[in-house]
Amino acid sequence: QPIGVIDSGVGGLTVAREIMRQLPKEKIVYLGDNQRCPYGPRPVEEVRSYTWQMIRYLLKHHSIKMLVIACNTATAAAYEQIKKELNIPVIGVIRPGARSALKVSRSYHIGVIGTFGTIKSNAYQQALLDINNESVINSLACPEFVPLVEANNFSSPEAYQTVAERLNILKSDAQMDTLILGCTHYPILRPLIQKAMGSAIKLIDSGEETALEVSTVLYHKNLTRKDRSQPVHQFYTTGSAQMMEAIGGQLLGYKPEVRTVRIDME
Ligand code: DGN
Repeated sequence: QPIGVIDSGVGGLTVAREIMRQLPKEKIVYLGDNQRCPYGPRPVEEVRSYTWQMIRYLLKHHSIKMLVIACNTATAAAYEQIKKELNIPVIGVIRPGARSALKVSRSYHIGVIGTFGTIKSNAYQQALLDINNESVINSLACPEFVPLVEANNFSSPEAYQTVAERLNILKSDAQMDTLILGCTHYPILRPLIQKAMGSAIKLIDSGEETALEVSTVLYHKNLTRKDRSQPVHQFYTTGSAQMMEAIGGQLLGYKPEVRTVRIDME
């Protein structure tokens, strides 16, 4: 049985890539709701309902053994509810990201960037303070970033300009030493973000820590794939298969074959 990985678009591929790296024998079924991306500016109820459609699709057509919500916006909006209702393990990206940031920060002044939905939910704030109640958190919504990634425009000078202008606001906290990329699309912009913030700032991509949690849960619940053959991952989108193939090719090191599906009936 595969692990289901969902996102509003291509961002979750950064998490899928990390799962593939850490757990090369596991099979992944990826679904991106590119057609309705971005989720960031949408009302919470809408994000929940779209996320459930993705989940129902994966349960019905792929009988997944675990769900990874590789989208911060969806994790912030619906993680608790989904976890309660599903009888398979569910992993979100926010707690792993927060944990990872507090492992590397020295000053505990942490920046968080994400979509409007994620920042408004205060989910990172809560997760960080739960782990260390002396953390000082500076959050910033960056609604311009996801459209850059979804348009496959992540290395142009204009893209850099957009990123640098937005991140300037964060520079007011001189003690900040760590910045959480609180949206799974942002690791794709990582070189631009690092350049804009300067090399002293450590960037946290929650993919790595999330994949670690996936592996811990799989072992703990004895759900690891027993078949030793090379897994063949499957990729689905509600939008353009070509676009996901192009971006996936740059991220994954091979060109995935992507199929377009409808999930709005689920
Ligand atoms: N990749 C999603 C996230 O991590 O929040 C958000 C993308 C979006 O829908 N704006």
